[in-house]
Amino acid sequence: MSSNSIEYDYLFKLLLIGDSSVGKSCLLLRFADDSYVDTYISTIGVDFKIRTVELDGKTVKLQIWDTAGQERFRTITSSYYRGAHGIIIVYDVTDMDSFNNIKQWLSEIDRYANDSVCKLLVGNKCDLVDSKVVDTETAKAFADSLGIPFIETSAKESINVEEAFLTMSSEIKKRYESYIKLCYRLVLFTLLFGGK
Ligand SMILES: Nc1nc2c(ncn2[C@@H]2O[C@H](COP(=O)(O)OP(=O)(O)OP(=O)(O)O)[C@@H](O)[C@H]2O)c(=O)[nH]1
Ligand SMILES: [Mg+2]
Repeated sequence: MSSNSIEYDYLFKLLLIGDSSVGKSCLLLRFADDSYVDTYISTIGVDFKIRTVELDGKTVKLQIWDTAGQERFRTITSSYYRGAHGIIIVYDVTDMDSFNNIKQWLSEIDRYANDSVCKLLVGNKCDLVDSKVVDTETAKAFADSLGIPFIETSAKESINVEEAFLTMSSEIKKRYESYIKLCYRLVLFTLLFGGK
């Protein structure tokens, strides 16, 4: 096999957005490297990690972009929305402001991302049961009203992190495969009935 051969069936680009310190980098670190650190190092601009997964017998390479939540990086981070197949919007279940700001993050998506982008709402730090202020039911109802899937996670305790990234990847794969099927049908239709 040549060294530059493509060793995956699909390449999907995912983006993590949300307020500063909600745990975006920790979620990515947990998913890509299965590790966790308690010290907070705020992301500067953007960063990315790669993980390859198997989905229904297909090899899917995930290129996951982690953005800085801080306002001062907004111009840089918004330029990464366009190329994303999926966007994960993260809030912290112990921080009501981070949940209230989801609306603003959604309007950033409307402004900068492709219309067909897949979205997922994630409530992180669900291990902090005693300081939780955003109810699961409230967040679920909000996500349902927008037609977006929702999941609570803990990067620290490794709860639902795999599920979050894999749910999003499966949804992108499903949409991509139905799009390809539609294209095949259109080509076939044109070949059969398009000639004079
Ligand atoms: N208890 C708990 N703490 C968490 C969890 N995830 C992250 N943290 C802590 O929250 C703080 C912020 O985490 P980061 O992942 O750096 O936050 P971020 O969203 O990337 O922040 P920015 O890069 O500034 O946008 C760190 O001190 C983490 O240790 C979690 O699931 N549970
Ligand atoms: Mg970060």
